[in-house]
Amino acid sequence: MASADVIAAIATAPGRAGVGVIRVSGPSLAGFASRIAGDIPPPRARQVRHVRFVDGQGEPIDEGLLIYFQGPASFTGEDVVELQGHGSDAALRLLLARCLELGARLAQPGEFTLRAYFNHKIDLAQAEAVADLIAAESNAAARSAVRSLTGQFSRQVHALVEQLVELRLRIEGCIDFSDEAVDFLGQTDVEESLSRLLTAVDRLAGTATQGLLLRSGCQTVLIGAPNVGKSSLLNAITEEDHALVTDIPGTTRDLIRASVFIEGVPFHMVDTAGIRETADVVEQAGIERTWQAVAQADLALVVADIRTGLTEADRYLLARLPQGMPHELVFNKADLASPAQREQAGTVVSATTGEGISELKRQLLQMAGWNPGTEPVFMARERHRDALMRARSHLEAAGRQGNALELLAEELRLVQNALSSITGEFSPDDLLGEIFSRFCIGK
Ligand SMILES: Nc1nc2c(ncn2[C@@H]2O[C@H](COP(=O)(O)OP(=O)(O)OP(=O)(O)O)[C@@H](O)[C@H]2O)c(=O)[nH]1
Ligand SMILES: [Mg+2]
Repeated sequence: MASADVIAAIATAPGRAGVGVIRVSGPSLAGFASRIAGDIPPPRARQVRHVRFVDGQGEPIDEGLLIYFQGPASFTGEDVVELQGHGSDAALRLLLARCLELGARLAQPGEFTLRAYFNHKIDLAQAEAVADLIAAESNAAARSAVRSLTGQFSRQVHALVEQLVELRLRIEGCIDFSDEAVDFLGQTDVEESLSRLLTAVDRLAGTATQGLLLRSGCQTVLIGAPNVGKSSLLNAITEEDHALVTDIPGTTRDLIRASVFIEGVPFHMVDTAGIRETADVVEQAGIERTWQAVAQADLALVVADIRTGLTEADRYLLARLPQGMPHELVFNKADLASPAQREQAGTVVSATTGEGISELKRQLLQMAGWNPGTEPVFMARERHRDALMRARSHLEAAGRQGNALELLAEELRLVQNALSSITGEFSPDDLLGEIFSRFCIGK
């Protein structure tokens, strides 16, 4: 992309800090770099200069470091100037205003990364990983985002595309020269290639699903009769006093949300009002919300008191869960149970003593589908998994075409489109808008 304009933004987070960074990108910034530092001689590329930043009247704004990256050897592929001043909002605003005076305009969210993408410094999956790394909240999420950023995901997609292109060439060759009795394309040969591709797509989709889980986490709802200890369990699982606990049934009314990382996977827990028939309108409204939370959840922990076991009310509740929703029966208050009561099936815990809580966490991971195996997990998005699923279904369709070579070729073309949409070779503008508008400004 030949972009004529110069963009600038504060790249560091707002607030007080030792250092704050402004980043500027544009086609030709040597003159800009010289002027912002009071007409110093144009800096050499990649040289760090200690300078005084000055305003239009020559008055100092701040002093700090100036680094000039000459395109294309820069993040965006254009000239980039980085100004490192003191990390105060006011000082950075003054410096940014000076950049605008010198002809820059404010960058849109993600615009630096968008330019890097247009200038082929990174592909689309890597650009998304930049945003994911910035948003990462756990070590595991950060590590997997870095893997995507450094191209581990993209390389696997490219490897698949290469295999696919080779197969397509052979098939298209047969179509073009069909009168020459081409025999280099055996039927079993095609079947083998397709099945190899299918296996590879499945493996990649498996890893992408893990990455997706790391990124988006799992909505988990705690439901059950009043007073069974749902709020106590929320507190025990998150190891924080999020929810009010009392021995009065009907304590929780509003939904209480708290997140916890288990092996780096974010679980977004929702504690709910205990479900029962009640004349209390506030409690009724709370129970209404419980069902709304259930409808939005990925999985449910159905909590019961171990001393009563599963009651009629619990069975009713279980029957009302959305069909196919993964759920686990959790029998709480194990510390109060007799040996006979402990015998029952399901997960036995005590929110009070902590018994069974780590097993419950392991179970949550399993229910969420966390199964990283030995392959390093890379960060992935819904969009990537959908693309892999699309690729998969076209591969299967290709396998059903038999000798209809033209139909087979068409299916394989669609497989390639799906795969290439991950790395962004075929990406409509609205998709790019959607992805980059979610970035923070300055990246
Ligand atoms: N001994 C014992 N008491 C518990 C345990 N878990 C919860 N309790 C007690 O049970 C009572 C109810 O606990 P809550 O966590 O408020 O129960 P809840 O299911 O959230 O109740 P509602 O919000 O009314 O639906 C409180 O007095 C808790 O201290 C446990 O594992 N052992
Ligand atoms: Mg409660």
